[in-house]
Amino acid sequence: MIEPKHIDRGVGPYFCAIRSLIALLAGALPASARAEFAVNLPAPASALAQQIFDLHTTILWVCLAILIVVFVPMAIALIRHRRAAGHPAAKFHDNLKVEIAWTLVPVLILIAMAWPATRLVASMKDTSKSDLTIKVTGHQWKWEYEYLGEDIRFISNTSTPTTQIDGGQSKGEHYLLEVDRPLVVPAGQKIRLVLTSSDVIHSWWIPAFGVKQDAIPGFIREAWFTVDKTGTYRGQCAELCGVGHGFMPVVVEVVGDGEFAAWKQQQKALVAAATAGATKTYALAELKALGEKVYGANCAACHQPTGMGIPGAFPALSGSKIATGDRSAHIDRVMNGKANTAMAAFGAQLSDLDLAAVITYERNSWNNATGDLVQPADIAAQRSGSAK
Ligand code: HEC
Ligand SMILES: [Cu+2]
Repeated sequence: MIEPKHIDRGVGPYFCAIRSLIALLAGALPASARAEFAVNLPAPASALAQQIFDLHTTILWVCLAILIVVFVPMAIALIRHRRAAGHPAAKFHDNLKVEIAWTLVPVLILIAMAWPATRLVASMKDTSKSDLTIKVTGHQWKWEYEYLGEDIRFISNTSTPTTQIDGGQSKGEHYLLEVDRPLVVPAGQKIRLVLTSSDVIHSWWIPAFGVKQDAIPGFIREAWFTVDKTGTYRGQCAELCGVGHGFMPVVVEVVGDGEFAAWKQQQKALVAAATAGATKTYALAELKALGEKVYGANCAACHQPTGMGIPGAFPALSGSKIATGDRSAHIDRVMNGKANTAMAAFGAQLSDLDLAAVITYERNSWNNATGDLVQPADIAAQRSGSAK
């Protein structure tokens, strides 16, 4: 179900008009109450966003000036020369000079506005001379980040607890704008993003950066930003991409150079640990504990924490023939997904250990008690088998 609060975006001019009206009415309120009705773009954090902000403001003033220049004389003429005041109608048609003037002046104004706008759009697309390139892949419903040339790749899932989403608990400060693993980038450097998608069109959006770029399956799109001020910046997917659309936030952590280097070291250590872990043999309890986390972050949105799924949309895993049947068929379904259904292939997103853990968890949770263990080595074996 789409709740009304999610349909704010994309209603366009109608919504803007209502919002402006609210802002006008809010003018009558005390300042403290008025602060909530901010009707401007968010404070720009990148140089690009600052230029967008300034251009937007300039054009807004131009529009206001045109409004005054057109409507004030018109109102005066209508009132002064009204018939009720006994004014006789003028009898003329065609005035070449006036017609040329009222064609030429708007054309010149339009060109004067299009010139800086076009230059700015061109610079938004200019990703040359970047310091760091990150590949961003949209998935239903999470973002994947890969630091090109750095062996760092991870999935960023929303970390808002389902209890807040269900209304069982009051909403936190960053409700649906928080993730388990944010994108981390160094301050002051030009970050180039190359964006794509594995399923449907998503859109990577951080308002304060002035970046909103569609991620389109089968295509690579580019965007860039440079942010000088360290801090946490938030946004979300801005292209309606299915039932989980409201649950794929974007969080970027802008840090100093030293902190970024330390973070990179830490990520590499994680990768090394995962590689070492891939050859280890684990106990059931270990796999289940890790599997529960992997399940919570990647599977519970559809199959539900209870393993009961959503009847008619997502099958229950508790009691499922696949999750309690043949082990390699189960591994295959999770690793390769099922074509033309919402069940995606997790083989590329999850490590051998994560896959082994989540599959073991599914085979030994809820009403499932197969007692089976799936080890990372089993996943690796099936991967090389299916690669043939
Ligand atoms: C976007 C929603 C979605 C997510 C996320 C998802 N699944 Fe599924 N899953 C499905 C759907 C839909 C099916 C049924 C496909 C079909 O028509 O057979 C399915 C089927 C399955 C099945 C087969 C169940 C059966 O009895 O047919 C297993 C096992 C499974 N998923 C495991 C997982 C695991 C493990 C994860 C997390 C790593 C996961 N799924 C994440 C939607 C999802
Ligand atoms: Cu999306």
